[in-house]
Amino acid sequence: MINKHLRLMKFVFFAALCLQFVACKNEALPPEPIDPLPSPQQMDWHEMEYYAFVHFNMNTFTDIEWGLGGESPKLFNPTELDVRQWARVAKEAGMKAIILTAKHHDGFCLWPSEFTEHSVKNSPWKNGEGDLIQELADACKEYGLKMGLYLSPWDRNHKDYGRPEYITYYRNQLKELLTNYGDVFELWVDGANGGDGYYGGANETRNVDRTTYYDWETTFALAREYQPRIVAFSDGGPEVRWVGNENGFANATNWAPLRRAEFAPGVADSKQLGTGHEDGTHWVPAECDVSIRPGWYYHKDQDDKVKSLEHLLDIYYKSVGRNANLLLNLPVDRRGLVHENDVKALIELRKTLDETFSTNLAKGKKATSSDDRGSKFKAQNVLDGDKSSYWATKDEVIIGELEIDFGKPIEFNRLVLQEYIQLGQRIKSFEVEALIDGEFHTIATETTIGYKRILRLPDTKTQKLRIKINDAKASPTISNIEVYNAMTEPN
Ligand code: FUL
Repeated sequence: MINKHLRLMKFVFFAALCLQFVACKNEALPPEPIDPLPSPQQMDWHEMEYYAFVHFNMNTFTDIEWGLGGESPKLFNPTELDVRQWARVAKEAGMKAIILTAKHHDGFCLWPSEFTEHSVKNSPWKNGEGDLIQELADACKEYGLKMGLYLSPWDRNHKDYGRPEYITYYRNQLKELLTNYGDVFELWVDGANGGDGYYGGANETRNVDRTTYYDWETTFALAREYQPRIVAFSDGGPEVRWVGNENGFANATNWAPLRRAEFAPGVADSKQLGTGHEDGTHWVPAECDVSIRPGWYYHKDQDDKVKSLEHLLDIYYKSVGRNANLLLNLPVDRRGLVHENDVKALIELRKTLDETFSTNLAKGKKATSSDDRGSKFKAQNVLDGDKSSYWATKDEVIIGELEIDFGKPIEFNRLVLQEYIQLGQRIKSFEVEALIDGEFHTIATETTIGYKRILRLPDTKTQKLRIKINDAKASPTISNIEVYNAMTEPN
């Protein structure tokens, strides 16, 4: 009898152990990833958020936006060129990199390329001994910034543009840029290509088939061979896509996934690029390129047309705040410096953003949820400041609710939300509710989140906030929530 009892006890004990083991195992399992997913390079790119574009080249000296290609290299003559000043300004502005127009459509090269005479080597700048890409690489290194390069596919100077020989020339230049100057984080390929030009003196119109002429697949593969960590930007990627406008705005609904095969550099339905595709096949997040002035290049008569703080803030919230990166262009002037007015605007923007985002009111507060998939995936993870931890619901739970209790009423007007995108972008629609006079009221109804979403909300006093996920492609995952009160932003 005693033996029987013992055996039963042993069995119960063993069964309990097994159950616990299964439970622990289940608890430890993260949700299945939902394709497409970001690559490690793209994850690094997302975290950069805000960086500088610099348009500085032949056009700076001819006062136009698109040079024809027949300009004399002698015209390129900055008097006080100081790339370290650009880097210092970018750093002070809180930017993470500088992307420079190594070659624009007129074909003039800012480095002494061995494949053309149309470059700094035939200019008066440093008696033809200068190399602007080397100076940028050095300055970026000194200031802890990354470097990106713009290499225009359209070359209105080159005699072979439109013929197969030009593609070899383009790839030779790409190799020079990506193998001689250290790390390059982004290759920037614009969409303008084909039309009239100088073309080695032919002065004619040359159109190309944008989908076949360049054989981009091979060129991008070469870029990755030279720089394994690089991401390439063009209208439709492959790694980073254009946002479809030059105002600096992404759409409020913004998917990183894109049906990439439908696009090529210069072949794009710009409306779709602002939103991406919920059913996108590849991870191709949007980058918002916009100039701090009306032109991409410096024009003296635009010195008083630098965008206002209000305008720049709007751009910030509609790019970084809408799951996109912000590439803000600085038209470096004829001296070779970022103009004082632009510096002032950049610093003002930085100061204001720092003030707004200095005190996270949700830090150290309590978060609870309607559901989670175990202790590793608790709601509290969204407030722990650790981007590798996240809240996740059980697989079958797509509608979830997360509540933050501030312990006492607080005043706020900005909400930052981040999905754990390493498992794919999932959330399709959500609402924000605040406890006001004892009842929860909806203060925002929104769609996507992605890497980062920042909501500008009306001034709200509340002790509790609720984030309701109303629809998602699969069980939602949120890695971070921050709450702020902007007090110095202009209305
Ligand atoms: C466009 C170019 O045509 C503009 O000149 C500018 O460089 C802009 C950023 O990209 O495709």
